[in-house]
Amino acid sequence: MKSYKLIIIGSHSVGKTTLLNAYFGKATSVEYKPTLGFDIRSKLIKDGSRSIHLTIWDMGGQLLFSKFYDRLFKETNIIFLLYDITNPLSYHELQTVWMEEIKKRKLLKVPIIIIGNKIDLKEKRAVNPDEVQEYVKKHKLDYVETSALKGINVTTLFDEVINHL
Ligand SMILES: Nc1nc2c(ncn2[C@@H]2O[C@H](COP(=O)(O)OP(=O)(O)OP(=O)(O)O)[C@@H](O)[C@H]2O)c(=O)[nH]1
Ligand SMILES: [Mg+2]
Repeated sequence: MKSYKLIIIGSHSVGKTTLLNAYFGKATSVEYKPTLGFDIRSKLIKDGSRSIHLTIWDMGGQLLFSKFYDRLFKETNIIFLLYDITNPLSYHELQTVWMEEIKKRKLLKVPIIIIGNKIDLKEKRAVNPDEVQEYVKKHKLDYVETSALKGINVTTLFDEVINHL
């Protein structure tokens, strides 16, 4: 059986924990409980005749915890990098903090999926999607939009990633 490590990163309150709760079929909540440090969850996935062991690291977005990054980024196979479509700062930090961290650690060869979350709040969208499309194209990244809270695109996102493993 193959094991893979997926890390979920991005600035605080973009919806990382909610996305994971949605994937694990846990009730999602509108109440915000910041992740302190990181949470590790694992899942055994049966895909046809093969079994995959996926370990998912959900990190707290507070930069305060950056001392944990070494462990977090170590030997990662997939990166989900989230921003909140209603929060320009979270998109700014995606480029200036998170992508820089990825580059610094020479992880650009790892599949990186940029996730624009909170599309249930489309009318409050504050980040230009064309700009994001241009950015992901330039850096050869994948791009998906989700609503972790409403469960939109969550299963498809994980299924597609697993299919490509
Ligand atoms: N409307 C809406 N709210 C969301 C969505 N995803 C998350 N939220 C809300 O955003 C807040 C933060 O969500 P979390 O999942 O805790 O965010 P996080 O990225 O894990 O935050 P940290 O652990 O602090 O890094 C919560 O109040 C969630 O209910 C979404 O898709 N739509
Ligand atoms: Mg969290």
